[in-house]
Amino acid sequence: MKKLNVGMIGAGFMGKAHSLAYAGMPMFFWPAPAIPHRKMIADVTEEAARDAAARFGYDGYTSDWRKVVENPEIDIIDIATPNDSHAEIAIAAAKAGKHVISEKPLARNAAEAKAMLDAVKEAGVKHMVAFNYRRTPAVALAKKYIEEGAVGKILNFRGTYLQDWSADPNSPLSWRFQKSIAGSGALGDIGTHVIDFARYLVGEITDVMATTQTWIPERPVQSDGVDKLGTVKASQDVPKKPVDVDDEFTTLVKFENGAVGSIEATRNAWGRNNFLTFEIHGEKGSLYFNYERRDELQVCFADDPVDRRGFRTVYTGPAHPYGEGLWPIPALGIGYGETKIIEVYDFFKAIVNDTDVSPNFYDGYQIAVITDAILESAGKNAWVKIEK
Ligand code: NAI
Ligand code: SOE
Repeated sequence: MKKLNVGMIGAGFMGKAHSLAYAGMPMFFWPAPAIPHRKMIADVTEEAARDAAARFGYDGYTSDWRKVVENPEIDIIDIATPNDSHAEIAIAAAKAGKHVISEKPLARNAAEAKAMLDAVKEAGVKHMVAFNYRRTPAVALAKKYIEEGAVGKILNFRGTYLQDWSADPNSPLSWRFQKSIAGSGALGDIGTHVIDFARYLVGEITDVMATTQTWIPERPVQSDGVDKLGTVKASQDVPKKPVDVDDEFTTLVKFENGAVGSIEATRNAWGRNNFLTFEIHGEKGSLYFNYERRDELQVCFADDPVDRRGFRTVYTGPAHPYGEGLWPIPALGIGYGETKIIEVYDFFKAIVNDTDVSPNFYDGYQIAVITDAILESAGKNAWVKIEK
């Protein structure tokens, strides 16, 4: 069976999640399109790279990502670093003829994302942006129902991503709170997952009218580069620096196909953890999904008998998208890891079969255009049209 060598850049949270996905993919999906081989991992911190090579199963490690990109044996570059390095690494990887998968958001802004898109197009390599939540089987099932016309013409999309890991002002100023590294705050970090849902399930967004807030204007400075996601709090004597990104945003949206809706995200919603939801109202029914209950898709069909009509729960399993490879009984439990395994599976299929895959760098770029427009709208307090 064909083997594809992976070079991983970044050994933090996503370095781990993606490595697990490469190891797990052939265990779930067999025959696998190709066997992932974990060849080399890079992290700016040499110790982190060395530990990760041992823990995550790579042949070698380095503290210089360029050594991975230049390695002729490597087929795929996987970018799992903070957002400020995605563009530089992806462009170098494309120039070296490697297929590229990058974590989201694709870049800090639309200009960077466009340069990445141009580079992969010019090189003719496969490209993917890691909006993995759309690969939750219940989300893919919603897409199937929509395509089959089960809910009719879509009228409204309401999406949220609510978290509380940084609601405590003593959660440090990690890279996620610095515009120069992250690009934007809750908007780029978690709001973009909802924008991906909206585009995937409903269609292109044409107009936004937004507001943003920064609830905690300064935070204690963090001493190292890894974001511990609020699990390690700073002590009182640590100096503080300003936060220059949003903690929260809300936007109204209009879609090309006439649907309307709203998207919001916040990191200040006490009690909400990974509350990534959508509710879709169509002329013939409604769909509701909440990632905190990710085995379930709530459905209501208007043509059900009136005395039985109401939301009911479909638990995803073998009868549903990706069911052929996942667990054999509905509701055994889809995890975060499975969404990443499916992502890698689809990416490998695209490489081996020479087909397109989405979300790709075009989608990542379009989401960056929408992200920029949301910031512009909030700044101007006015509707902003999305450039195509
Ligand atoms: P993290 O803070 O846990 O880890 C980042 C790692 O990258 C650190 O070990 C750091 O030393 C390393 N690094 C930084 N610059 C580097 C460079 N130039 N070369 C090599 N290594 C470098 O960050 P996390 O959470 O893994 O986030 C990474 C990316 O993944 C971000 O773009 C983030 O938005 C995205 N992400 C996506 C998620 C999803 O659900 N799809 C979940 C979490 C993060
Ligand atoms: C932190 O908000 C974070 O890790 C995001 O960066 C991810 O994209 C999201 O999936 C989980 O939360």
